[in-house]
Amino acid sequence: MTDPRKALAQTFTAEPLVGVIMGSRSDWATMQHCSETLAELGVPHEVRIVSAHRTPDWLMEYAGSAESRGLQIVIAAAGGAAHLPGMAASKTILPVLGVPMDTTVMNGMDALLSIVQMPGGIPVGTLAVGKPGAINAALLATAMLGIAHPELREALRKLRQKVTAKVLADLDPRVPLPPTKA
Ligand code: AIR
Repeated sequence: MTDPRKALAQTFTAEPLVGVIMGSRSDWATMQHCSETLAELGVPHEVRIVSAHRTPDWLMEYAGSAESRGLQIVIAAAGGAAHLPGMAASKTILPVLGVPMDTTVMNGMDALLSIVQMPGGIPVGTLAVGKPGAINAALLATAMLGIAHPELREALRKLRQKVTAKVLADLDPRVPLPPTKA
């Protein structure tokens, strides 16, 4: 029988610059905002479920091969005892951005502390809990890639201008928003 991890590995290409990994399919509802933001900015990326606890060998394989496969940044999301970003960081020299998921009764405080409290020597850049962190991980990854990829820096500049213009176009919260088209 085919090893499902091997089958997945065969779907990799050298093209993605960012690897977005998450501990469970249940994280996707949040992390899809990360993937959507990367797509909006034109950042080639791949998305995989990788669990530090349920699939430790797959995690080592994924993080261990990330650099040689051409990835430049890993974004890792996990909830609860969120060891995925730290363990991924321990296995690659690439920058790892961690996104705490609010999937447990502790509403993400457990994941936040698990991800942010790395021992000196193995850093993880920790983002906010949940959807804002998912979006910001994509924006920060793009800013980092923008150092060497001017087209991505310009895409980020445009998105920033859009975010600012949206707020400036709607400064009075007493004015109702126009109805959205169905
Ligand atoms: N998780 C999965 N493997 C290790 C960890 N820490 C996390 C997932 C998810 C939470 O456990 O990232 O946020 C619950 O996963 P599930 O699959 O039970 O819904």
